[in-house]
Amino acid sequence: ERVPPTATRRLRELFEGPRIIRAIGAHDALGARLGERTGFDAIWSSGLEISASHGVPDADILTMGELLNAARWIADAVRIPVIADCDTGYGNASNVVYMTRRYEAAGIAAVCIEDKPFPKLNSFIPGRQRLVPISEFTGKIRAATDARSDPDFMVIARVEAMVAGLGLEEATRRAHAYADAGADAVLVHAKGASPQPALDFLAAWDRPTPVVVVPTTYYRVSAAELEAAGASMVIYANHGLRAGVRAVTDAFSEIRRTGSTESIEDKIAPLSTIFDLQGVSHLRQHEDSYMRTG
Ligand code: SPV
Ligand code: MG
Repeated sequence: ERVPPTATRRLRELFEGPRIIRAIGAHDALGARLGERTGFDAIWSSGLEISASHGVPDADILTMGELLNAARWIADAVRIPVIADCDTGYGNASNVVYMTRRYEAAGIAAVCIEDKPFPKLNSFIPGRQRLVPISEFTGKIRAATDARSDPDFMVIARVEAMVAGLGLEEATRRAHAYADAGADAVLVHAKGASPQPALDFLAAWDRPTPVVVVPTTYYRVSAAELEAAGASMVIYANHGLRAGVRAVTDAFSEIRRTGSTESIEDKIAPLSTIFDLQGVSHLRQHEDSYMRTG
């Protein structure tokens, strides 16, 4: 019998394939299932989404254990590979060693760490967007690649130089160093409405190491354009969270306004969809298989 490929192998195969990989952000198992059902290739276990879902800022307020727990629920819920946003690696290179082992053991396909000091601040919150020295971060990359036991487990190095206002040259210098240190991919982050900084980085990129982009603020660019520019993966990092917040606010307001739920009934998911997403059909199978009496 053919053994299905592991999540780590499936992610490697996606990177080896010809198409841009489309990843969608999630903060829980339900969001991840919606992403999988919609046809995304991978799930991004988002630090911003998970933090927001706990009602706290994306600033290393949650512990590694709390973020790992969320990522584990996500990985358990889907067959597509999960890439975990691990912020700065939760401390120094020693923290990265333990982090890598635990995320790998949880069935995660890849970890992504960024070159900012712990505690980090979300890239879109102005202020405190400093970087650690290159040698400190390459030490973390080596710590992660040495700590994995599955060679297919991927370590993604996130370059925050353009977020910190240091420009393309510094971003490229750092990305080269991270690729040389053994990163399996580099995630080049950028902010602002124009895709140009990310496109310029891709145009200048001269290594085989794949490049990941996150077009949150430069949202007019398409996946096809990013693919043509040479990006290997696009992450839509927080759109499930933002869509959910808007939709829930609208529904709650409508209930308060009208005094009943009638006007929203056909705008919200039916309970049958919820039961389906929860896997209630499995419950039925268990009852038939294991709980027949008499
Ligand atoms: C996240 O989703 O937590 C990310 C992407 O790291 S961003 O919010 O764009 O920094
Ligand atoms: Mg994050």
